[in-house]
Amino acid sequence: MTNGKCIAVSDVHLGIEYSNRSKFIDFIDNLGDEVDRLVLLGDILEFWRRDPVRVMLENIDIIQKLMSLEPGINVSYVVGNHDFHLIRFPQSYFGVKFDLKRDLSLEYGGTKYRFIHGHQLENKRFGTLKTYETFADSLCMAGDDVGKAADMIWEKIGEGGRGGIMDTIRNFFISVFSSDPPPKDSLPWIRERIAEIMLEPEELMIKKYEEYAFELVNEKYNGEFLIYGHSHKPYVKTEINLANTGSWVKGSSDYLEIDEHGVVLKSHL
Ligand SMILES: [Mn+2]
Repeated sequence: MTNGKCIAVSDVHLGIEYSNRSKFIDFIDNLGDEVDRLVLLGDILEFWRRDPVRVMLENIDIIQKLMSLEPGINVSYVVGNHDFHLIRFPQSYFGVKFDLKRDLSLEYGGTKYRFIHGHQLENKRFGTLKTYETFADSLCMAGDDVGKAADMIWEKIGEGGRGGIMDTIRNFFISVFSSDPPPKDSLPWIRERIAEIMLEPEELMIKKYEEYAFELVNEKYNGEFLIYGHSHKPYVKTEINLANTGSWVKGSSDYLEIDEHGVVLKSHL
């Protein structure tokens, strides 16, 4: 049983220009005295379209702020698909400090809360979670030269360049989506899949995520309240034990407050 107030936040995507960076700094600086736990619910840092080291260096001020919250505020970092690479460094200073996890369980007011980033809900589209995570990890390492757009990844693969990471990405699509296509014929098809995975989730997909989340809550996490992010669409539905943390991109500044009374959706003004 945990007392106090927990804040859960996800999808800040620090490292891309439409991240609401300065507001997030203000938010961290003003968490308030009642807060004793902060759950960073994935995609806090953006490694898919950027070089991870550069992103870390550019955001070192925020990382230091987050690190200095302890011991007053307990900080957990649940990795998302865009910062999945962090899970590889549990023994690093960063890893030890933030207690890196794939999921987290906490109890408030007799309710068990399960925290996942939410890319796990992609399973039904992208094969097994393990395959998806291998792919996410590869994209995290694709670096700045891959750039911002799916088209640039596509160009790299289309060139037939035998770069290790590009081969991994190409093999990922081939292994997940088809049995054994001739490489030449499969290229346009791979291009479509890349575009699909790099895009922001659409309205239709967001509904699907919610349906999958509902299934998770009734199967794997039976009896628990599931909190996830990933779709950038915040909500709280207490009646079905689901809530989404929203995002901090394109003008949003969403977060969830969890305590013994339940879950409340808020925006940082
Ligand atoms: Mn995500």
